[in-house]
Amino acid sequence: MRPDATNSFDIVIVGAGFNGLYQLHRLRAEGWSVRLVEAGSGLGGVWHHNRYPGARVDCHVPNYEYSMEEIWRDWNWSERFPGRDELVAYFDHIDEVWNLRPDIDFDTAITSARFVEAEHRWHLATDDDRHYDCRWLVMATGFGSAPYVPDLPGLDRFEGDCHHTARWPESGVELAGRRIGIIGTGASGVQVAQETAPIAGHLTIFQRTPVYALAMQQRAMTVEEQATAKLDYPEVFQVRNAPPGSFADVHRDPRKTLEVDEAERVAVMEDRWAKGGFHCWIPFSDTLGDEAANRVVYDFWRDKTRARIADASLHESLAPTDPPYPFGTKRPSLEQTFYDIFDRDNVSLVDLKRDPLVSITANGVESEAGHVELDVLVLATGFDANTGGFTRMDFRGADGSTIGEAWADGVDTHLGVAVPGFPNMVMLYGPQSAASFCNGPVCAELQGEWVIDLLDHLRSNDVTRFDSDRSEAEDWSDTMAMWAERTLFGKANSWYMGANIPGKRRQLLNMPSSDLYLGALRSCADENYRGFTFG
Ligand code: N01
Repeated sequence: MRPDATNSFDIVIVGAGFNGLYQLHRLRAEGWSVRLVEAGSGLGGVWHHNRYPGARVDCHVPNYEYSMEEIWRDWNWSERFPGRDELVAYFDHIDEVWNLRPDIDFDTAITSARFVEAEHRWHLATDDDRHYDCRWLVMATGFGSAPYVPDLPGLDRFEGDCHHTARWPESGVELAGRRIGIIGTGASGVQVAQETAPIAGHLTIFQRTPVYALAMQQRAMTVEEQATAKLDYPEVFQVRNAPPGSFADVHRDPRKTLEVDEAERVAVMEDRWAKGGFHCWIPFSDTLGDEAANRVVYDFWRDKTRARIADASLHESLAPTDPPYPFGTKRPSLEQTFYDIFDRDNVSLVDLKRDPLVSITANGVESEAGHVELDVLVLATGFDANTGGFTRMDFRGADGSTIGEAWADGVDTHLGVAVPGFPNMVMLYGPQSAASFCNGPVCAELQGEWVIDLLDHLRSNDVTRFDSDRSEAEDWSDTMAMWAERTLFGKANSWYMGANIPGKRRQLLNMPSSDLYLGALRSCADENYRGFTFG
């Protein structure tokens, strides 16, 4: 694999989402020669690829955007939880302000990455046989870049339109009046379901595990109200980016659930429900740590949800009496009309726990409840989250072994940014970081600045190679395991635990506290980058 002379850079960034774009903007300003490569044809990372009907962000304005005034000054959102097309337009606005496109190669999927020890450089190859080389490799591929298609019997026999939500065709799919089936009821499945129910001939939702979807409380936003709010944006973003981090205005009640008397407890939860979105995720300090406390919140959610579903025969499937997994230990989905659509004559639910899937057929889905004929099959089956973006690539470190081999017995990283044996490479929003417990743009700025400081440190000390200690990485994995033990996350088969992918090692892959995570990064840097070796 020989790099093209014109594709030789100090730094190559992979991925044009919030993290990659922030790096490009800042590293260019710091005088590095830098190129960003992106597999898609546009900006936005997951927002470019997830163009399925109904795709929308689950963080309310202004939490899910960059904090720099030059970006927010002239930008207004039309809704409190913006839709995918508006987010893509926001990325184009970022480009207009920062002029990023000249330094980005679109439609460039990296298929192979090798560290060449003799040069202390990475050599990268693309799917169309182009080559890059760089001293430092910044992987900003995020946690959800590898769609997961389960090995469903007969899937290849289906003759209708079949698409994974994260690979929805750019030209769209004809849905009106057609018989649509959705497999999967995570955030993607919920959004497709509520969007397609009003237009489908018939919609069948195949659910394996009930989602605990929270009320979004969506509303339109005016330019005038945002002009007033922007007067406070400098302080708002300061609060958002400071510990505990991630949201300017979502904070858990510091009390323990059962220490609060029942009437007040209900009032706290009602207030959060009315505010909507992630206000309802972790109402009290012990919601995710104590089973009895967690059950109180589950019961509140269950009763709220059942009140929305007129057909009581669906209650046990959609909002069971007892929780199949603790509340909040899978990433909550936000819904607008998801629980209302089951009142429609053209919507049915197949509960795959009760009536398991038998096979996909040429014209539908066969379960133990019978055969459902379909024109369109939507696979809302999620991602090989956190690690899939690395392991699906031929990604080889200093001794020539792949990252998949290095992680065969479980993921070990140094603080979620470096992998022992994979020198000169940093990960942003990667496995064992706070990804998904820290908003994308927040993490892009905070973890991103830490990486920029590390790269400056390397440059000012004439370092050409860094690696990370295996023992430090094992310590970090022990810390992650302790968090799985100390919280209820280990009790759910979630993608946080790697448990949505058959055969993947079960371990907590995201640090459930952005505050503690960023603190660990800071103390590593303060101790002269403890756990890194420089040469
Ligand atoms: O994926 P998921 P997603 N047979 O893994 C089911 C972000 N996101 O794409 O729970 C039958 O959550 C699986 O069932 P089970 C967000 O962080 C954000 O929806 O494993 N069903 C589950 O119901 C989110 O958490 C937004 O039993 C099968 C579903 O498929 C993350 O992306 C929007 C199956 C997968 O749910 C992933 O969400 C969308 C099988 N063999 C996504 N295999 C926003 O709102 C899997 N399933 C910002």
